[in-house]
Amino acid sequence: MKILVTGGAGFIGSNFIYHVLENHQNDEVVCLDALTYAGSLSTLQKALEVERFRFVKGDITDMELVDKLFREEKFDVVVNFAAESHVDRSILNPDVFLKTNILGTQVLMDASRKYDVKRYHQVSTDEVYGDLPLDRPDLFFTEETPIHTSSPYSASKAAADLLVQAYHRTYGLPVTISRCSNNYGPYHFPEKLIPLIISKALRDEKLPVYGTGENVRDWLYVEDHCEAIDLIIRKGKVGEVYNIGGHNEKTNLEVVKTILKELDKPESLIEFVKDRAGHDMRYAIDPAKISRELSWEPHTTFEEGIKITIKWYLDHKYWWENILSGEYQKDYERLYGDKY
Ligand code: NAD
Ligand code: TDX
Repeated sequence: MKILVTGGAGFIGSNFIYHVLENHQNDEVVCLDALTYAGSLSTLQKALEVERFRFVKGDITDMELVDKLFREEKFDVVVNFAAESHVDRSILNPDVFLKTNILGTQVLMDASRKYDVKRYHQVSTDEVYGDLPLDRPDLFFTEETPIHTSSPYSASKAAADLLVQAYHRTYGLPVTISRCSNNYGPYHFPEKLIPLIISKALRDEKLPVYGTGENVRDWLYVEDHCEAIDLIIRKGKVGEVYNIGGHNEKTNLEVVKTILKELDKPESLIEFVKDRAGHDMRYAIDPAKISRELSWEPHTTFEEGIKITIKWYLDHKYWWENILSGEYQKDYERLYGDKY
């Protein structure tokens, strides 16, 4: 089948592209990505060598471009990863979050309706459920947990989810939605906690921990997330929401200390800084539905995954140093010039 992956030059989308190209030899993949600050073409370097893969630079909110692409390519499946994804940036500038995350979703769904896409999959997040208190470890997010958002980022993702469900009910668009917990692994942009701490610790820089560092996140290795989405688009039931998570809850301080230990760096690098506004306390996913209905299980524990991830960042210094220096933003011109 032919799959459109939007946001595929980012962290999870790129891992998903590699997953599909490796595991489904007959599938064709087109990536549509605007190459915002969060997208790097060097991330897709190996995919660009595969004939069944095509990269298109473009914005999901650009109706004309999206319409033309859908008309030309006749996609069977659309998987929408494209989003502004960093909570701290959404607090500073909500505007682009509403545009990309909500209006971009609308544009993609309108084209999916017009060109009879067989499945539109929305990659959502556990943050749409808000947060859980630290003193109730018995509580988890299920698919029935009410939407209750904290940041402009999570509000924009929740708005998109509601729109996706509305398109299913009103127009019969064959949709699915997945809501995953925090991912980590290769190609994670170095503004997010884990890659930020690894890249700063390697340069002996201070490590900013918000508030007291007691906030809990439920970490999932990115390949496990990609496998779950792959299962949902092939076997998931139209109209359904699936939560994805692997019961790997850690406080931020535990995560930072684990990385320091692995890198043999001192804890004195930790610096407690001003807390994030509206900072969610705890996320914790109950993945019972996807496990029961689609037999999905995560394969990588946090203890294994964090070792693999640290090794990847050590082996791919050029990838994140290219990002930190800003050089990566010239990759597209270098590769394509004015070809498009
Ligand atoms: P990311 O920020 O690493 O990548 C986003 C990609 O989208 C980038 O390549 C960027 O260039 C592209 N993009 C942004 N705006 C665009 C636009 N208007 N048009 C086309 N492309 C655009 O994000 P990520 O961490 O890979 O997250 C991917 C998706 O998964 C997002 O929808 C996010 O909400 C969701 N999600 C992320 C996590 C996580 O832990 N990172 C967890 C659950 C869900
Ligand atoms: O410098 C930091 N110091 C710090 O203490 C940063 C960047 C983060 N933090 C804390 C805030 C969070 O409690 O670490 C935790 C993780 O922060 P982020 O990496 O920014 O992720 P989070 O806010 O949890 O959101 C992520 O998971 C859900 C993704 O960025 C979202 O796109 C996804 O939907």
